[in-house]
Parts: sequence; structure tokens; C-alpha cells
Amino acid sequence: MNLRKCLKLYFVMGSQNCERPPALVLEEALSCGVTMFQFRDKGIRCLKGKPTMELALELQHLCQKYSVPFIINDDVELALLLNADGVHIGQEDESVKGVREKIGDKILGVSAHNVEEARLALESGADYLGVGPMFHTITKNDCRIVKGPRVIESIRAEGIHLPLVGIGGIHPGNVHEVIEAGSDGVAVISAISKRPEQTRSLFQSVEDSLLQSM
Ligand code: TZP
Ligand code: MG
Repeated sequence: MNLRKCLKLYFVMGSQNCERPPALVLEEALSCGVTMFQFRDKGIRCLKGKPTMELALELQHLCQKYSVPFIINDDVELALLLNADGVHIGQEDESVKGVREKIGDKILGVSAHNVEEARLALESGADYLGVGPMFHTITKNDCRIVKGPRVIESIRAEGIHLPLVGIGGIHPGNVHEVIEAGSDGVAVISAISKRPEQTRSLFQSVEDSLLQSM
């Protein structure tokens, strides 16, 4: 598996992000080019207990059908229980080293907001970084201030070449700014969960921008 390629179009989603059944949304997205998926069931409208696991399993099966890595946000125990392909954690979660010890060689993604966090994540054993918010977003309520694609430029300028995706407020019209800054792909929630029919044009924007920035 080539992680950099898997990060081209990374769809992040939970039940609270979808206007239709999440499995329908995910299957449409997978069939239109999503290359990696993160189950992120969070917020006031999120599921709890058994329904969370049942939904995770359903979405994992879809990812397996399309040979797309299935990543779980925050919940290391659920990721181990389901034998997910990986885990994504934020700066407020368990330490990167602690999670690495628990998950062995599964994929480990870490959210970073600046060069220092990116370097620490790299040194602690992260496989990829999620950097954001790139643009204004209403999807994440505890979102940090927008620093834009320049953060990615500064991470690359510091010699950090870890696979990386930008996240936050990304849509087909601004994908090129994120890729030009040095990102391997884009991570999106609402651009797909609210508009799954837009998936193909998102994927095409990433491909075009990657070709142009080679
Ligand atoms: N982390 C930083 S911004 C964000 C997350 C999870 C939300 C991204 O959602 P959207 O709808 O793609 O702006
Ligand atoms: Mg988290």
C-alpha cells in the first residue's frame, strides 16, 4: 500500500455529517474515487455504544469491498477490536508514542497545526499528518484559527516530507492551493458528505493539481 497515494482524496465522516444513511453516502463516494476513509463519529448528535460499532463495521465492509484503507478517529480500542487499518488522533488525544505501541504497524495519522507539532509527530512515529484548518469551516466547532495552505508550505520548507493532507473548508475550487503548498491530497467532510455527487470533480481537481505541481 502506498500511503501517499491513499491520501489523494481522504473522506472523513460520521453519522452526524450525513443527510442520508452514512453507508449510502460512503458507497457513492467510494465508487466515485475516494482513496481513504476515516470514521469520525463526533459531536452532540453522535452515536453511542453498540450503534457506533455497528455503523463502523458496516462502513469498514464497504471500504474492504473497494480496497480503501479504513481509519478510525480517536478510538484506539475500537480500531483494535475491528482490526481497522489505522487510527487518527489529535493533539488533545493520547500520546503518539502510546498509540503506536498499542497499534503496532497499523497506519497512524496525527493532526498538526504548525511545524513544531508536525516535527514532534514525525519523531514520535506518525505515518501521516492532517494539517488544518486550511480554510473556514463550520463542520468542526472547536476548530483552530485558519492559517491556510501556508502552514503546509512551512512544514515542507523545514524538510518534513512525511505524507500529509490538508483539511478544513476544502472544495473543488480551492484544492489546487492545498496541493501547490506541498500536500499529497485533501481530506474533506462536507464537500462529500453533503454533496457526494461532487466526489468525481474533487478527485479530478486533486489529480490535475498534482500533475501541475510535479
Ligand atoms: N479538522 C480540521 S478542520 C475539520 C477537521 C476534522 C473539519 C473539516 O470539515 P469540512 O466540512 O471538510 O470543512
Ligand atoms: Mg481526536
